[in-house]
Amino acid sequence: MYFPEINRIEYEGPQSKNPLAFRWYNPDEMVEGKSMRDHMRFSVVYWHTMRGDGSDPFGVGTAVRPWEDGTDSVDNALRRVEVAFEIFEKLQAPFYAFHDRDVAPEGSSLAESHANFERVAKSLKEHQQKTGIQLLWGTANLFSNPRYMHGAATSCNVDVFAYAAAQVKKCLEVTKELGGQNYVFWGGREGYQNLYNTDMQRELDHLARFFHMAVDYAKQIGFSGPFLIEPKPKEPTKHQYDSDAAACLNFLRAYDLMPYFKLNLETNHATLAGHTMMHELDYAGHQGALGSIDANTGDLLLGWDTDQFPTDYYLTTQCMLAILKHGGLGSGGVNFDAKVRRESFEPIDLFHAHIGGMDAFARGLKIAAAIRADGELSSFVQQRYSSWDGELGQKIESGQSSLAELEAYMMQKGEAQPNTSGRQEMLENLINRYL
Ligand code: XLS
Ligand code: NI
Ligand code: NI
Repeated sequence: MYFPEINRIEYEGPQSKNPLAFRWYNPDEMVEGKSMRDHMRFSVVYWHTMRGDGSDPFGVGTAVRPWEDGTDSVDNALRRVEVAFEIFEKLQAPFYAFHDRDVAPEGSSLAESHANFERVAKSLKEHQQKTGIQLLWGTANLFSNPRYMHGAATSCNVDVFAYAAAQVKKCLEVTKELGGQNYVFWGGREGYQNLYNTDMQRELDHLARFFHMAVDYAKQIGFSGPFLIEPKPKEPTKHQYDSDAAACLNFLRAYDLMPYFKLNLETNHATLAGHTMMHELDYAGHQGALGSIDANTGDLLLGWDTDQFPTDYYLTTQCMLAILKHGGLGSGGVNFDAKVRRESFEPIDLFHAHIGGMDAFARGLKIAAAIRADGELSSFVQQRYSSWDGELGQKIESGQSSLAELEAYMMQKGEAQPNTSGRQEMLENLINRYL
């Protein structure tokens, strides 16, 4: 036991002042006919929670992690697995997610890296079996090693493409072996810094080839979970090809990848793209491409991916409104791609951070469900578009009308009269009633 002083975090209700208890997340509580546990499918990320050390571009790590021995050895990695599962269990998080290189050290050759990964995966599997905790998704880190400086699948160097392919092949095998429910691609360096040196068309064609190879291999080994692309517009590149939900879906359609892919949407990435998270969720949702979410938040005063834990009820309410509207997360989950601040250097801060995020989402779920149960918001929206429900609207929507017919119609009618106010302020007040 690495945290003898911390018991399993339990639901104590909104009145509790215990900082190590849930005030809203009550796993067995039913909301819209489903338990909170099944709605949220909370997941802890290995990279921030187990590997984050609090370093930033201006200073080294600050985090105190007594279980770390300061080496990048397999032994240290195996000890970390023990710690990780104790954290997941005590948080009552049913899922976790990783990059290959978070869980096991990269070796001095591809073969050694594969072997390290397999050794640690064996221990991960044992811990999963012992605790019932499951892998939400795996992904290959195709951005940290210097070989990926020009990108991985979009590199100008064919050998780098091949190396990335080898890494994804192994990571798919391990994800399958561990029962991973999805497989994620976040293209951190799949983009460009400058167009003078870039053949964009060739790079995009290569990226699509890469994804098709992954789809083919998944079929071959019987991995059936969806692939997820995680959009982000920039950082570390100036432009990332998977810049937002719309760009990803356009790419997937253009290259015949729609049947195999959905999206993993992240709040901070949405804001970097100039969108709200609700926008991204709704955009993906209405196209049947809402796969999973990386739950975090940015700081609107800072223009980068600060990956903070989400605590804002407006944000979580908006997320849950969109998620419920589109029928839930399916095989995805609410994955905390978030890290404690550099100043929050003690291990216990990892607990406070996740408790806050889980409670904020649980509260958002309850608020969203209450808004939906009352139905005022949805009936307003329905009413707002009701002119389309008449004969003319139906004709247009079903493709039975033409410019000529509409011209004749307006010639006779004269003017399009305003029919309804947007009532934004009233609706903002309505939402506040539920908070
Ligand atoms: C980085 C991304 C990354 C992905 C997984 O900004 O959010 O952490 O979630 O590669
Ligand atoms: Ni992410
Ligand atoms: Ni991110």
